[in-house]
Amino acid sequence: MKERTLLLLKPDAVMRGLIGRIITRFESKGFKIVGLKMIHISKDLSKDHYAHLTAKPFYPDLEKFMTENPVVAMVLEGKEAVEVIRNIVGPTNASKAAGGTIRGDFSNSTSRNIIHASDSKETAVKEVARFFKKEELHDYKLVSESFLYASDE
Ligand code: IDP
Ligand code: MG
Repeated sequence: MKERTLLLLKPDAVMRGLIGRIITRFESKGFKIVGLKMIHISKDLSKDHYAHLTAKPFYPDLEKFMTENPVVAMVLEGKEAVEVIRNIVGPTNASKAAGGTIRGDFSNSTSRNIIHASDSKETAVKEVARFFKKEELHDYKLVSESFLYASDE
């Protein structure tokens, strides 16, 4: 099933010059970039996005980290995008992330773990709408589409 999901290349990815290498992985897998922009996250946006974590002791550090430098926000589309992309990203604690995952290859930290990806289809719908206006999302066909999937996929 074709899905859309939200990704954030966090400030550590931006500051470390990893944007291109990370985006390349998703393009190589066949995902289509339907939205892409560099933004500065406000404290309010951080509190909305991390509403499930605002009571945690590490939240103040997380908010400072996420709002101090820009992020690259991106919407990717493709088959089972939410689950497949979470697997490519790896678990929250990058020290436990397998090699080959983005967190496993680029980080060894729980808090500076490079990238955010929506964790369920329901969350993805909300997060895409939180970060992107309708007119910032683009419908187009990749020329590679007929080679990426069989006609029944
Ligand atoms: P996720 O990013 O893998 O979905 P969440 O539990 O939703 O993980 O947490 C969101 C972000 O909050 C993490 O990616 C990480 O940056 C930060 N975080 C989560 N748990 C901890 C922790 O125990 N210590 C420090 N930072 C954490
Ligand atoms: Mg999460």
